[in-house]
Amino acid sequence: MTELPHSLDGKRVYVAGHRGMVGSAIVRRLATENCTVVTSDRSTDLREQESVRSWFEENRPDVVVLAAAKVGGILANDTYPAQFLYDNLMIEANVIEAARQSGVGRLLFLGSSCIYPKFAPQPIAEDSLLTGPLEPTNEWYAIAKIAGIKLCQAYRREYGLDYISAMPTNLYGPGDNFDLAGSHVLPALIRKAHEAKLAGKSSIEIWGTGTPRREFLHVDDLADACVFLLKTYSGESHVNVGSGTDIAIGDLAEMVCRIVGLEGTITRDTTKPDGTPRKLMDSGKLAQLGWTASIPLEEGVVGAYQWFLDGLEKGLIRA
Ligand code: GFB
Repeated sequence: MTELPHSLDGKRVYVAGHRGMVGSAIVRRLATENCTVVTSDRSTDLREQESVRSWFEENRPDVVVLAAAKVGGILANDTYPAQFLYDNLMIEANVIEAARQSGVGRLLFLGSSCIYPKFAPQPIAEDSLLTGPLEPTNEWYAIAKIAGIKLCQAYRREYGLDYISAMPTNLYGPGDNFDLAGSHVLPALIRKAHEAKLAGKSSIEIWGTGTPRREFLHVDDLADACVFLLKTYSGESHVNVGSGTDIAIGDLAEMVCRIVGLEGTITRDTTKPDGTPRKLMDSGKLAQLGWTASIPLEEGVVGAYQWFLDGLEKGLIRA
C-alpha cells in the first residue's frame, strides 16, 4: 500500500487532553494504528510554560493532537469568561510553541464551531471565520480557539511546520460531562430525563426557548476524522468536522425522553440563554478529502445513555 503523505506508522503521538471526552476517543481510535500513544499526567499543567517545555524535552513526540482545553456548555462559558479565555490561550500557546521547540513536525489543533459569527450564513463554510460578531455567551472560548487556528497558520508560514486545525461541531458520547451546571445540552437532557423518570416526574425543563438548532457529532466519529486528517491533510485552512444535519433543541429533548423512556412534557426556562440560533457547518471540504460521519444521532444517543447508566453504576458519574 502506498505510504499516505503523513503516515502514523512507528510514530510517537502525544494526545494532549487524553482524559477528556475527545482525547480519550482519539486514544481509542489510535489503538488500531501502528503508532505509540504518549500522554502527560496531571503533574504537567499545560497552562504552565516551563512545565510543558520540560515534558516535551523528556518525551519528544513526533506528532501532537491538541485536544486539551477548558470546555463547557453555554452557561459555563457565560459564567467563567476569564477562565475560558485565559486557560485555552495558555494551553494552546504552550503546547504549540513547545512542539516547535522540540522539533515536532506534525500537529493537529482542535477548536469548535462556536468560532463562527452568531449569524453566519448556514451551513457555515470555513471562510465565514471573522466575518461578523461572535455569540456573546461563548465569545471568550471562541476567540481563544480562533487564536489557536491563527497560531497554527503562523507556524506554517514562519517556520514551515505542518500544523493543521479541525473545527468539530457540538460533540457527545462516552466520557461526556453530565454535570448539569457545566455540561452541554445533550448530556444535560439525558441526565434530566433519567432523573425525572426515576423520580416519577412527567416533565423535564430545558433552558431557553427550545427553538435553537444544533448539529451533533459522535465523539468516535470525530476521533476517526482526526486520524483521517492527520494521515491525509496538509493545508493552512482549518477544516470543519460535522455530521451535516441539525435538530431543534425542543425536538432533541423529545428524542432523549423517548430513548430514556420518560413519558413527559417539556417545559422551558426562558431566563436561560438560547445562544446562537443555529450552528450547522458545511463539512464539504472534509467530504471532498474523503471523510464523512457514520454514527446516526439516535443510535449515538442510545449509546451515550448506556455509558451514563454504566458510569452511575460504577460510581464514575456522581448520582
Ligand atoms: O450545548 P450548549 O450548552 O452549547 O447549548 P452551545 C445548546 C442549546 O441547548 C442552547 C439549550 O440553546 C441551550 O440554551 N439547552 C436547553 C441547554 N437545555 C439545556 C441544558 O439543560 N443544558 C445546556 N447546556 N443547554 C457551546 C459553547 O454553545 O457549544 C461552547 O458554549 C462550545 O463553547 C460548544 O463551543 C460546542 O452549542 O449553545
